[in-house]
Amino acid sequence: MDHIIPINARIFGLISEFKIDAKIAPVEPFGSGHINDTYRIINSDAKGVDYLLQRINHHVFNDVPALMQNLLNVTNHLKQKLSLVPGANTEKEVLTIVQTRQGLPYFKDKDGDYWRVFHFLKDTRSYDQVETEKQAFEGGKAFGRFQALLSDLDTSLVKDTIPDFHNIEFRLNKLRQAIDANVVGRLNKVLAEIEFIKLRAAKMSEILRLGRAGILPRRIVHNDTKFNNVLLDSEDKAQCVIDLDTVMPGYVAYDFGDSIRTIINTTAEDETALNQIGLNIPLFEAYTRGYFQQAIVFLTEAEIDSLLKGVLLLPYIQAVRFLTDYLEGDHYFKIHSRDHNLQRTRAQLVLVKKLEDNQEVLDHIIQKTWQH
Ligand code: ADP
Ligand code: GN1
Ligand code: MG
Repeated sequence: MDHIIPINARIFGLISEFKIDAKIAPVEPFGSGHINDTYRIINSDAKGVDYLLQRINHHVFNDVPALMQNLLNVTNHLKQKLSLVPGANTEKEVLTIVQTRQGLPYFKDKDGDYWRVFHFLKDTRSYDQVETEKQAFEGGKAFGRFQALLSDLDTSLVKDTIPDFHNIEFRLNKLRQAIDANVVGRLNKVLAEIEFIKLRAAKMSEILRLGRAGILPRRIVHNDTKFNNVLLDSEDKAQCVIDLDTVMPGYVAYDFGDSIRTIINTTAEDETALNQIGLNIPLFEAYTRGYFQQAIVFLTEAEIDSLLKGVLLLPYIQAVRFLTDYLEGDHYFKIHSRDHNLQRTRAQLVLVKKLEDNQEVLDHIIQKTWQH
């Protein structure tokens, strides 16, 4: 699938479909997400509002009207809750969706592509890799607060945008199908990875089993808490949780695990030098402290015990998804080189191994931080 489109007059045409009254300077591609195409729209008036235009990947999100209704319901709820908090700023701390001139939260163009616009949050940054304990702590606070604020949202207002998103049994089935089909003939390159995955498959269903048994509550969670989905301000204080496309019912351990997957890794998600991949334990400790500071008010004991399972599951499920995409010929995640999805798979599996070897240390930190 071609995710990249040229920046041209088409984009200026698109912007005119939205309720934007600003003189627009040139448009720049923005961010490093794997799914949507993002452009920063700079206002020629430096004091005016800048915008963020996104082409929504409708191969990934196939019901865009339902997706955007979720986003409206979630952002309205967050704004309403924050408006009651002294000192909170609902414009800066929650995404603001710009409507089209027809009053819709998205625009469908003549090629069938879907577009949306947000207010651009100025003087913020997202980090693909965390650099300091302060950033990790603030990220933990941001995602903990996000879950806390959504804990009373009526679940019927949030539809499943991608059913079975973090269902490991479903993901492993998809991998099995990709192995059997071997459509692009890559199977013989990934036998060691498949063996590694198979050996751990049964254990990785634990969260699902606890959920089915009613031991873990299903809550509205973010489901894509990699660290570049939180914006920090110019002083690295948490400002806004973004990328709300996968906000839907799930388990808190999924969010905790996906954040940790991207924070604790001393290298990038797709590191090729596998022997460089290590764990940054102080960043783990800092994120856990920030997260508990906000989430302790609603977490159950069973949920706290499930967090470490999420830490092991999320890099594992991510590897399963990258490997499936590799075997299917790279049509889900954006790739930047031919074997990119294989590289990502390998790096995530090394991370799983490191996390397994350090489980006791991580568990001790979770328990100690909670008791504090
Ligand atoms: P993707 O689904 O492709 O990851 P995101 O919604 O996460 O798309 O956006 C991609 C990047 O754009 C983010 O990582 C962040 O750096 C930046 N970004 C997204 N929304 C905003 C916003 N409202 N203001 C400023 N930057 C933003
Ligand atoms: C995608 O959109 P982005 O880049 O924040 C993916 C996540 C993966 C992540 C891996 C909708 O997130 O599930 O964890 O890549 N999003 C979707 O980096 O599939
Ligand atoms: Mg993102």
